[in-house]
Amino acid sequence: MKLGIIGKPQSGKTTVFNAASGHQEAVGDFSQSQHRAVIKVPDKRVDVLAQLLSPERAIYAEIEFLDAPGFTGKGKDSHAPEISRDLRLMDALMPVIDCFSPASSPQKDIRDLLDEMILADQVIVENNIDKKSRKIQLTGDKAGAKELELLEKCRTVLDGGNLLIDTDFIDSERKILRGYTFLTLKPLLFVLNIDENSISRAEECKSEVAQYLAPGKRDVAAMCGKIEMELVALDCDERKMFMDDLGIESPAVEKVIQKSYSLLGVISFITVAGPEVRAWTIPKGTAAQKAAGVVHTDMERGFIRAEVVKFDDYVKYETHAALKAAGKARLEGKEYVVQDGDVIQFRFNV
Ligand SMILES: Nc1nc2c(ncn2[C@@H]2O[C@H](COP(=O)(O)OP(=O)(O)OP(=O)(O)O)[C@@H](O)[C@H]2O)c(=O)[nH]1
Ligand SMILES: [Mg+2]
Repeated sequence: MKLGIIGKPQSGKTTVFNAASGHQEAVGDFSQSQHRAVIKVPDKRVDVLAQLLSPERAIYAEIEFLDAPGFTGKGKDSHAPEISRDLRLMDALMPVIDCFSPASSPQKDIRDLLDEMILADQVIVENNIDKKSRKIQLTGDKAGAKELELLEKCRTVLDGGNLLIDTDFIDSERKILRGYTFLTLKPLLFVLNIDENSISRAEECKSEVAQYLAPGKRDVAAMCGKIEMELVALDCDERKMFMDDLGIESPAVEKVIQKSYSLLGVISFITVAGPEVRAWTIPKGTAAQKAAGVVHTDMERGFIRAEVVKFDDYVKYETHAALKAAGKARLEGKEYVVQDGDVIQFRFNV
């Protein structure tokens, strides 16, 4: 999963990036630098299975964070922002909103940021409408005409100041749109970067931006980036102590991960194979055979069955033999819908 951190200059993007990744990139230097980090997704289930089974390796799911500059904070008045190509490849975006500085105006900043995202997509739409129309005139390309119609639909949405993610598209349209990597088609996790003295007011801050939220498409997390960045540098015990003192329930990075999983509609399953316990991320609703393909294309191609154990049963019975004896290792076919936390061994033949 790839998450792109965006926001107006000096909104705390790099601070939040450091808090999420444990990196220690320079903040407050107006450098607008881009940073990238891959983190392991903390997963108690992998921890527990690794302890039970003592494999050679325990491999966690990963999330990539991109601290991406390019937005001006000027909204409609800005020229098209300089969007890095990397940012367009992210699965979801995390707009960091300044709620800490005395002159902050979160509602305006959110609107401006959305307007800049719209602007960036409008440029792509316009360019492609131009190119497509010329090609259709020259060649009479039928498939191209359909795509042109879709792009015109997008133009109407964007010109109306709306995000593509709020528009209904049918599957075949979505498939075409994927190639354009539109920013406004990505789910958004707003990060309200609140002042160290406002931590207790986090809920209140969240409700102030509620109008910008839409279920399944946008969510919001409030955190004090500055403190969170300091917290990740501490060891576990110290961190726990400080968090209790400050009234922080869970580290920002955990909140961000949990919210982005649900925003993107993904879950994880775990494989136990020889020397390795490993977590994998898949879209909710994925069938067993397709899930096997995430591990290895051969497993999907030669899929026979999936042996599925519920994680809690693994903890209770501990060994594979005991699980089998208790009838807790079920054999499932290719249509079985994988559930979050399933421990799976794929049987395949190629
Ligand atoms: N008080 C307070 N200051 C913060 C917080 N988060 C960030 N800052 C300060 O805001 C300034 C900008 O932070 P950065 O993380 O560099 O912001 P940025 O968005 O990456 O900035 P550019 O990349 O230059 O656009 C720094 O001086 C930070 O210390 C916060 O939660 N509370
Ligand atoms: Mg920065």
